[in-house]
Amino acid sequence: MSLVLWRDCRLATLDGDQPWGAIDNGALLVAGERIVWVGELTRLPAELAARVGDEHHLHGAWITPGLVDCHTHLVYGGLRAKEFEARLAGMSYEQIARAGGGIKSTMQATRLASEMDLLRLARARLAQLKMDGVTTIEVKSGYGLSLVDEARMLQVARRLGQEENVELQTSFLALHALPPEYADNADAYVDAALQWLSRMHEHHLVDAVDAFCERIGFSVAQVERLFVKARELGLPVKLHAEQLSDQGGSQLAARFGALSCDHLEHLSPAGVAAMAASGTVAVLLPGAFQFLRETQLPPVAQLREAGVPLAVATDHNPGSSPLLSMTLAMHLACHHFGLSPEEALRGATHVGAQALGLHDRGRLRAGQRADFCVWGIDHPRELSYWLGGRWLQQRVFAGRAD
Ligand code: DI6
Ligand code: FE
Repeated sequence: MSLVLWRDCRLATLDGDQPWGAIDNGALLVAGERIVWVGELTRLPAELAARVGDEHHLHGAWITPGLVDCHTHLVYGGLRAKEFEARLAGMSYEQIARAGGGIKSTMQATRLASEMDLLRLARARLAQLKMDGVTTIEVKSGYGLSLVDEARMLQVARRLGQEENVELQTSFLALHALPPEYADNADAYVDAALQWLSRMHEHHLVDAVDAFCERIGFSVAQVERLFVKARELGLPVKLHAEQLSDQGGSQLAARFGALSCDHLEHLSPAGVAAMAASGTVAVLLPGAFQFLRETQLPPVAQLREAGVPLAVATDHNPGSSPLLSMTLAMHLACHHFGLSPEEALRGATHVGAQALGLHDRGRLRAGQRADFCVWGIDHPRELSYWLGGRWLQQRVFAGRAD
């Protein structure tokens, strides 16, 4: 197989002990879908240099690993811009949800949309995320809230992953809100959702299991039943935990060895300790924090001190985070939560991958997938600095440039 050489670049490998894992005068060698060599161009071994077919001269541009958006609700019908106005006029997110807006209004629009429409809309959003470097994305169900409609969402997500040059992981999020069919009967809804999960798992629609553990979502006891089922099926779990209040969901998730707990604004010291002990990633979602005008900050310093890995994601959804840029998510994570730009990039690459249970990406290292980004910037800290803008020159997925 002939090799492809990316040269005359600077590399933020995020590997090794150096800040950013930076390499000047760098080169990156790709065979098919894998990176085979990373280093200073002058050190490229002669036997590898002899096998180079194509060369890309990058004139000093920076290469980073491809960005991983490990928490999105990308597939849905309808928009909620009117709720944005209502909140600006003083209504709270919880008030809107209780008044029949919120997740349930998106459920209605999603149920009414055809699969072709859901696919078309999700593809357009994905295009935006790819434009600033996303190569791996997670997509949740959770706006169907019936067997048929949850399955439709996951089928659309699967199809998107097959048709687009991106890796897409799905999460089953039926425990997102209580649908009208089960009003005042949350436990019966959980029973039904457990059966749906088995069915969808049989059809290979589910990579992981998620839930919204919250006053306006599901209780710790209800989520525990879901997690027991996930364990039976051999599926990893994750949780929307302590976003609006401290329910202790993170401790439950830690007991089940969760891949991640996400949001975490109201996380307690006991929750931090539990996540540290179980190796659970903290996924920070500053888009939702900003969009909902939250004031309670997640305990980032305590998480960092306890050694909990910090990921950053968009939480893209129509109600609490209509955010379509990972670099803007990184900026917001620095601005609101005090991450350093290097932490934000790590959170958007290898730590985000870890939150999905993926260890073959997120660093520039021989053996890793050849998913990477070429940026027209002077330093990778700029990825967190700019408030918007498009700095991506090339996105490479599985060794192939867009
Ligand atoms: N937390 C969130 O921020 C999103 N889901 C969740 O569990 C919001 C989803 C929505 O408002 O549509
Ligand atoms: Fe979410």
